[in-house]
Amino acid sequence: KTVEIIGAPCAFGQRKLGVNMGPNAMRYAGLVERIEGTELTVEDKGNIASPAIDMKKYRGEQEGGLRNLEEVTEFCETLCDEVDQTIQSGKFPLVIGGDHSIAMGTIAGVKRHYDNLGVIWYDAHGDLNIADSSPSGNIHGMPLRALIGEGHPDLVNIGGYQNKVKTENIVLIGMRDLDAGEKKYIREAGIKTYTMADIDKLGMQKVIDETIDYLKGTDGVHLSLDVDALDPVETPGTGTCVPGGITYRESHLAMEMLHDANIITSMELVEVNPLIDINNKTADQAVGLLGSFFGETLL
Ligand code: DIR
Ligand code: MN
Ligand code: MN
Ligand code: MN
Repeated sequence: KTVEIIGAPCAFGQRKLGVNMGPNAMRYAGLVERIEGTELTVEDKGNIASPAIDMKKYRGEQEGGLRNLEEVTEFCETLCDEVDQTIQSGKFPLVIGGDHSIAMGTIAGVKRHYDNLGVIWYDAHGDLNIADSSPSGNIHGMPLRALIGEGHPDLVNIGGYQNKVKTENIVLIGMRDLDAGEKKYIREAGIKTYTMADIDKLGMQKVIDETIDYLKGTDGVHLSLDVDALDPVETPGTGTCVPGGITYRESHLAMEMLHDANIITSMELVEVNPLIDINNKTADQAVGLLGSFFGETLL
């Protein structure tokens, strides 16, 4: 099996420049070598082309509550086609971000190949906002909702089609900073959710066992890992830190269990920002988690 790395240096979904350097921060932390250390072959496609960053516009006022909508859309359309090609050539797509808005591109490319795709959203946030419920206008807080089929039509239709993910095929893990509109939406849509309180009570082993069981009727599962799911004491290099997160060890357990279950058919790891990090610690930890995900063992 070949893992194809696709760098997605998008910073348009939020306002902290540096997240576009996440892919290279993870390469510098030894990503390719680490995966090659397992039985897998690795091909690194490099970074996809990003629209130019005009700093005035980048940090400027949002139009209609959606900051940098055109750039995010263009970025995701390119990414969608890259991911589609990777799967067509029989390889496992590992997309490295970049902010979480790229999930709309990744999953648009993935979903072309599955009828009933499952999604594990490992994040402190639900990313279920629409422009009206968003406190920030930052599109990285909206991708999962757009993938469900709600929000701005440009985002909903990335890849030329809509309704990529069904609410009943989503599992949220690590939630601890949900906006009021997101909480309401999760309850109404009945999305399977593990908050930090649930992780504390059940333990990560049970959370992942239940997640695997919950998604057993799907024909593929995408893992979307936002590094801010982890506790900022361990992974401070990310734009929207929320205290009280998942530990590095719990996350390793989750990755090892998902590896052993052999259910994940595509993955992305997003929101690593080396410019607000301490000695590239967050990229180091991200690469460690990817090592476990791809089958590294301690013995
Ligand atoms: C917040 C933060 N819910 C927003 N979202 C983040 O801006 O919509 N998602 N940081 O990862
Ligand atoms: Mn195809
Ligand atoms: Mn996110
Ligand atoms: Mn997040």
